[in-house]
Amino acid sequence: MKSRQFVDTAEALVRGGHGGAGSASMIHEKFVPRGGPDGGDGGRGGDVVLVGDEDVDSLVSIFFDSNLFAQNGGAGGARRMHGRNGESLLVPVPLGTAVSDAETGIELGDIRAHGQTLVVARGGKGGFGNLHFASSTHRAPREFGPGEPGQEFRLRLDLKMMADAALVGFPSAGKSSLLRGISRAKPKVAAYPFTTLTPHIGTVIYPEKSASLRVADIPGIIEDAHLGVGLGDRFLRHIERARVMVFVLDMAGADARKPWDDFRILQDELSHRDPALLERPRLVVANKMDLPEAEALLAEFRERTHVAPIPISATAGTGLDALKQALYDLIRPETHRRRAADIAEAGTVVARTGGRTKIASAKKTLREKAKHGIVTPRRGYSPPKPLPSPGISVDGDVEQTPEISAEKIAGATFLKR
Ligand SMILES: Nc1nc2c(ncn2[C@@H]2O[C@H](COP(=O)(O)OP(=O)(O)OP(=O)(O)O)[C@@H](O)[C@H]2O)c(=O)[nH]1
Ligand SMILES: [Mg+2]
Repeated sequence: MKSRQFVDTAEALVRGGHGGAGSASMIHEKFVPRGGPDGGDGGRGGDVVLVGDEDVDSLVSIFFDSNLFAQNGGAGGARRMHGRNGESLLVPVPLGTAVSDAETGIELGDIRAHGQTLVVARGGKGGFGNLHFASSTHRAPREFGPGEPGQEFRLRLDLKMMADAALVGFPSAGKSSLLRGISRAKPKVAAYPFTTLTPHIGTVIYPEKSASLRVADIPGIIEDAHLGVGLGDRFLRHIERARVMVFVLDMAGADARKPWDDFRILQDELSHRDPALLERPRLVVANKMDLPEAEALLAEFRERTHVAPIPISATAGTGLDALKQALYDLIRPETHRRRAADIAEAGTVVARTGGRTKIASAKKTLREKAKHGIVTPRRGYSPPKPLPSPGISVDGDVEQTPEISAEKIAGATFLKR
């Protein structure tokens, strides 16, 4: 099932639409000898726009379809007809997607909030129709603008998982069993270490509150993971953005391990990654309480650490409601504050004026989501340079094109008789 695959980095070729060519049409009408130019301008090329979407879990769709091209602008036509503007391409990405230029590594922005948008490639301007090139001495211009190319470059997307909570624990502590117990995610569960090889996110639903939280199950951590032991600590980057750490301990003490040792080692490994991770709000969960050894070990754990874990059995389902409630109480107020702060930080919201948008590989609701407006990239963003403009294509031997203002064109005399 490809669609279920978790993909946390992807590269894509993005290209704004090419501006449409201007028209070189001449008026051909009965009783209008030497009618003069009437070629309209080409339409703008569409933009490529990333949109944060909380229903999207991974970059898998971009991984499999990595050419993100917006529509080209239409050519201008006779009778001053303006070319159709190209439709923008909206690309839904998961929250927590860091966007950069694949070649230079320059960061372009971060998608963090639902509905947040980031224009990654602008469409080119449409070319002028021959009407723009007319002057009193140059009445039958045949030149027209070809339209500018859209911006084009390789984009890199990195998903730093934006789960609300991350499950941190030794292999076989029961993290995946727990995620299965509280969400509809179905990570594999088995009695050998390192069953889970890639991160999974599950959505924990609170129907009575019409709310949900996202919980990440990452591969197990063991002592010296920061030195590359086991699967190493490369998955820890996925928890860097999780608001809450949930330590999952095997309270039955498999393999003669002691839960308080596990707890200490896990904290050491986190602090090797980033000491600030230990300052995050946390829950400690005592799993496998259905096994006979667990009670005594739990009592000793409390005594030694002065921490009172939430007792559960992931497989028997006991204690899961209390755990869900504790998670909710810890995260929910945080989440609201964070979303507001993210949106404020993400940039100035510029109202989108006109222009239809095309929904590609997205659900219809994205049209709604896109109404949140276009967020301009944050400061320091220097958009990749477009290809050098080919300039104005010249048909025959004509004078240099003067700069022409819109008013001047509108007042072009020979079209007004
Ligand atoms: N008795 C009992 N067994 C459990 C409980 N939770 C998990 N297990 C068992 O422990 C084993 C490991 O469970 P997983 O959920 O795969 O553990 P994990 O932490 O995801 O392990 P990794 O993916 O390898 O890091 C499986 O055989 C589970 O059936 C529990 O509450 N009670
Ligand atoms: Mg697992």
